[in-house]
Amino acid sequence: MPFGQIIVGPPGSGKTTYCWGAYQYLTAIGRKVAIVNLDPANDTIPYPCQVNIADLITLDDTMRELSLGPNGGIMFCLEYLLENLDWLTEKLESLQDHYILFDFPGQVELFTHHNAVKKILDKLEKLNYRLVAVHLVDAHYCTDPAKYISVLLLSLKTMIQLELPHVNVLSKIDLIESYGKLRFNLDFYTDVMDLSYLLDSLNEDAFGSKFKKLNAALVDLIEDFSLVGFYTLCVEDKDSMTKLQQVIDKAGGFVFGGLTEGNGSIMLSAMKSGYHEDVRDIQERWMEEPDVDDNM
Ligand SMILES: Nc1nc2c(ncn2[C@@H]2O[C@H](COP(=O)(O)OP(=O)(O)O)[C@@H](O)[C@H]2O)c(=O)[nH]1
Ligand SMILES: [Mg+2]
Repeated sequence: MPFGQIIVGPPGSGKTTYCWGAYQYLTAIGRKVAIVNLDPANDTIPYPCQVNIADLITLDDTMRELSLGPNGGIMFCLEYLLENLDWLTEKLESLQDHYILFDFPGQVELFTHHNAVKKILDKLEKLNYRLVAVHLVDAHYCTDPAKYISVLLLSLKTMIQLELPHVNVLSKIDLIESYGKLRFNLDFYTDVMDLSYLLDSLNEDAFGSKFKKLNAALVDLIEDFSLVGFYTLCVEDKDSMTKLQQVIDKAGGFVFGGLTEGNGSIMLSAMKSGYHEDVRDIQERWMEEPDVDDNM
């Protein structure tokens, strides 16, 4: 029963960097890890790549031969992979005893409504893979209420579409305030607290003020589902990576089923530090104090 992670999220959210960081971390604690690159747009791959979609189809060839742009090209590549899934499953056969990290493309439509990725994942599930979707989004989106709402919608739709154990992550938490200050404490954003506070900011905005009813309906929708929450990650920070891997192991059941040496050590560190990250520590480390008036 192979375990693994599906790494998804918009372009530039840090998926490839995360795969390399998680590979190094998990290998260091004794887990046998393999990375499968399924993103045809990954030109320079930093990590050792056991399976690479570029050996099946390249984005350049697709764009040239079918006169497609980069977006259409990537969609086609994933549809082509679905049609030739035996290529992937044969390569995976020799990695049955590995923990697999799948590096996916960033085209969000592949995870919100297009069916190719969903069908590929269904097939892997039938082959007994225990996968967790790790959805990365740039932490700095929290500084803009409209972007934060769109990230919530994207995360929600991806959760519903993929139907996998799912861990949403605010990536690059070390850069969270690089484009401005957060209005509320970090836990407001990670725990997706009362979004009516954000409605005021959305309605103040020159553009948003024209769509007050729509803003309210979107906030209601997210709150009605009550599914989205976030963990955080700074990929080069060992504690941050440890805590995230604990959460992922718990979500996917590896913590109960993967009886490897590495699993033992991650459970040990989990017992030492507790499963849940304390958002206040992360806030203290990476953010300035929010203004007292706005503080929640
Ligand atoms: N500061 C910081 N930069 C990061 C982190 N994770 C990724 N990056 C940077 O974000 C950029 C995009 O990362 P990449 O992995 O290529 O994103 P992808 O398109 O989602 O695969 C690169 O320049 C990375 O170095 C992080 O935790 N902190
Ligand atoms: Mg990438």
